Amino acid sequence: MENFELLASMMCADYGNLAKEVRELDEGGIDSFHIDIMDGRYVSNFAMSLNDLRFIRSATDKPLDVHLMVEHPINTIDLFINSLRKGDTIYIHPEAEYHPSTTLQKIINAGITPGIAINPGTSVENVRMMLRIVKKVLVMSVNPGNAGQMFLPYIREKYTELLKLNDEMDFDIYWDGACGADKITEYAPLGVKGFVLGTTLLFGKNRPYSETLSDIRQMKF
Ligand code: S6P
Ligand code: MG
Repeated sequence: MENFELLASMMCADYGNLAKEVRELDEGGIDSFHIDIMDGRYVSNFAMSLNDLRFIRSATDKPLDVHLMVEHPINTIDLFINSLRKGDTIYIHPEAEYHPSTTLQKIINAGITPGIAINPGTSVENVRMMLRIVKKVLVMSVNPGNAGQMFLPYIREKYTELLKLNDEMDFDIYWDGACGADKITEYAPLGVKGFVLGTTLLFGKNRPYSETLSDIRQMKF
């Protein structure tokens, strides 16, 4: 089995106990904390705030994985860059920006890992040139905006295409949305590098995170 990363989708956490949630995930072996930021315009929802991000950044030494679902991220990108450390990642949605490569360059210049998130309805061809600049590609297998949605099977084709391009380009592929054990079993061996875990597999299960994460790593489901 290839090495793969497990990321916690923090919009699914219990906000009455956020410090405890971060500690238990950290000690339970999570690789990274996935932070969903929404503006109520690019998607019809608000998830986490900049203050949540800053709190989580101060509560763990593990990397943060910031998924910006906002219009024109160039307008606020400095707020995020200045709240993060080297080794953290920022994903933008290319269709939310007039000049996505300018925004990505800003992220790169700040020493943050640059990524793009690809919506279910966006083709790989649409973002092909950007694959030359980014280090990570977050493939959405649900429409952006909410946790707990149904998996959209037509996105499978996108993984097949990206995994092929991956041989000649230098980016890693991550899964976001409705990630169940079956998806990890199928796609980790093919080379998908990491999986964002939300309500489908990790949160709200009345089980210690350490047990769930260890079962996933040993493929004991
Ligand atoms: C969706 C967001 C995701 C979800 C996560 C939830 O807009 O980008 O990160 O929070 O995928 O996981 P699940 O298992 O509830 O679909
Ligand atoms: Mg996300």
